[in-house]
Amino acid sequence: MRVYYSEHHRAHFPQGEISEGLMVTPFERPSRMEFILARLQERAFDDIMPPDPVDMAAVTALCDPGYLSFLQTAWDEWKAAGNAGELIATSYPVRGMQQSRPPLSIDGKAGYYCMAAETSITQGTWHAAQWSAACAQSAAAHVIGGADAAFALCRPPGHHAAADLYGGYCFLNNAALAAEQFRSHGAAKVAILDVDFHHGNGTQDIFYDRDDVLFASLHAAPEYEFPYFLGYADETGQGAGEGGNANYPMPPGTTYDVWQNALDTAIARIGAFEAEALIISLGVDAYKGDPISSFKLDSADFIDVGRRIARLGLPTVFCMEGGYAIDHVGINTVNVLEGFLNR
Ligand code: SP5
Ligand code: ZN
Repeated sequence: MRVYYSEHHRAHFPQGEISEGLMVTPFERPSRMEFILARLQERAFDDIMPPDPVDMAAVTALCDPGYLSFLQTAWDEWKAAGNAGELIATSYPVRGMQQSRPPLSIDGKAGYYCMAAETSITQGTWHAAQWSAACAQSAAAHVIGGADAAFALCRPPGHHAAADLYGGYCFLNNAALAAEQFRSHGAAKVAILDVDFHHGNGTQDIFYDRDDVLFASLHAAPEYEFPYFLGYADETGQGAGEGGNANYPMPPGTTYDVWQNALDTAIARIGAFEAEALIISLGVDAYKGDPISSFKLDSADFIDVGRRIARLGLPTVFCMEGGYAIDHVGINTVNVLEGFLNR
């Protein structure tokens, strides 16, 4: 399976993440990629290529123009305003406030476009986000060109990013870009299966009113876990997209015996949808040792996840999302890919 990976992710490495009331080194850090690459090489995934540069036309087609211009200039505006540290949004347009008037000040704009304060913006954030999207685009192009599957080793991740929102470590929705690419190259229907521990709120939002892209997500119940405000089972889509969104929330502490049943249900749902291509939002933070998550999957379970996904028999693009137990992120990620290949 070909892997697309860009060293440019290193340009995004905030020093700080707000966690548990402290400023800590971000869980979503560059070394995650080193552990995944090392494991890929150990397991003879030797077809690892840099992506082509990002297709900005596709990003522009997906995203809000104000949001994209914010991402492009946010760091410069933040520095020009005399701020010493990294850009962290602190004020948000919540209940009772205006949600359709982006402010002019950088502090205001950041809050307007942000959905969670743990995500800092730095000098290289926009650069890295574009190369991450490029990995998804090149992987999609490879599969559109006839390959059975490809792995986009995206960093930063994407599934919390909507058309006009960043947060949850995400800036551009890589999986959504891959899905849209299949659509514009003739696939009538595409499915996105999100196995990250956290609900893919950005992906859900992007496709919520559409009948051509099914979004199915297995995740921790929003009553208990991030992103808290989306991901309930009764969110089934709207308008033409009614029935095109499938959430499988599970309580903290969920083990693989329960999780695998949800996976089979989601897979059956995707099979019935008759998608022509499959995008996997591949987070491995459902792992029992993950420092910010609360599911209990073992490393070996991830092999079975890949095996079950392969039963769909669809052209498949894997997009890297979360996974923060850095000593196991490589093993868990590559286990999914090996389970898929050894179906
Ligand atoms: C892509 C992805 O996996 N993003 C996840 C972003 C999660 N951000 C906030 C999580 C807060 C969890 N706090 C848990 C503290 C455990 N002691
Ligand atoms: Zn996650």
